[in-house]
Amino acid sequence: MKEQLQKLREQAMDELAKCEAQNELTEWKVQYLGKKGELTSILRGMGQLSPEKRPLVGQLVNDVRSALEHAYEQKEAELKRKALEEKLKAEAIDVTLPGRMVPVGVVHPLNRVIREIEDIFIGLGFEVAEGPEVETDYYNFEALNIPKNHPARDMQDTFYLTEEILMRTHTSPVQVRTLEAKKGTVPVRIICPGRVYRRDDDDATHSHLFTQVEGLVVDRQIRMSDLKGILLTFARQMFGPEQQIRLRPSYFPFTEPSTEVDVTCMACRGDGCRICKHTGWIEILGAGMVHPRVLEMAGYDSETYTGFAFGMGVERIAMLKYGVDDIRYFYVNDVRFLKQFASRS
Ligand code: FA5
Repeated sequence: MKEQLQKLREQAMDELAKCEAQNELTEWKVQYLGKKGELTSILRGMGQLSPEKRPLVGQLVNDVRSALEHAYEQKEAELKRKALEEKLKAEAIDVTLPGRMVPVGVVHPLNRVIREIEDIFIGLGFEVAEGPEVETDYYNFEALNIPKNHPARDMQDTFYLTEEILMRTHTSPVQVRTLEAKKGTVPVRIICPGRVYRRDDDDATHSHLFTQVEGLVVDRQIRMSDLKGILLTFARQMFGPEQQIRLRPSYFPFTEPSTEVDVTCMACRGDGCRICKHTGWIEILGAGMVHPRVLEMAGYDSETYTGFAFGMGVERIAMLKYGVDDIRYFYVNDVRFLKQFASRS
């Protein structure tokens, strides 16, 4: 019996040493230490022993059992440690590896300029308004004192959708919509950025789709000098403190008097160059005092209230600011062009 136990112990230990996974270990435990295991069957066979031998053999069986149990625990701990080590190795993260670059877009230069224009005018007490790009003939022309068959309609060649519906040719319809919404109250102080459409032939400075920012101020005692002050402040914040503006007489049916406003050419600082056609000035906007008829049509008493309005070309401003010599760059979406605006403020 003693030898049998000794053999069993050796065999169990040998096999335990060969176990490499938890399931093998479990099988081993069932085989040697389980209720139907080999040790148990030896214990059962003790009934046939003489009473003197029983305690001796019992002691031996217990010794073997505790030796096997102890070995089992050690083996189990070892396997667990190994499994953990392997898991950690497999999941190891090399924190020194450089990250994978995720391509990030940049704000389009036109949107960047619009935001800048908005910031400047918000700082001057203006609010930002919006209006539809698909507009009615009434808001785009008639309410702006441009009746049907008026020659001024030729100034802005129009994409018509139907006889009465068109793609707005400028942001000025938002003046009328704003005045109507304000129902004769003051102050009115808004800017409105947005896309406009004209049947212009595309070239380096003209696009059939471009962006304007409209401005409108209506209150008591608004004068041309207020317009000039606001535009000079804007030009200096946009282009730098040395900037000058020049007002040239012009004509718009919805303003009287009307003016076109030039800023000092950024490329030559006013000395004259190819970009400014050797004048030292570049036109960026049209403006004027709101025509009394426009005020009256929108429900404002033109005896009590006056106002000024302006409409600037965002692409022209962006071209001046960033030295872009062709307006079409803003619309072809060439990443090489757009990327250049990644780090500019
Ligand atoms: C107008 O559109 C008037 N609504 C502006 C205005 C508003 C006058 C309020 C008075 C009161 P004009 O057609 O000149 O005006 O256009 C204004 C600006 O838009 C121009 O100074 C120019 O900077 C820009 N612009 C005009 N046509 C184009 C074009 N085809 N491509 C790019 N920019 C253009």
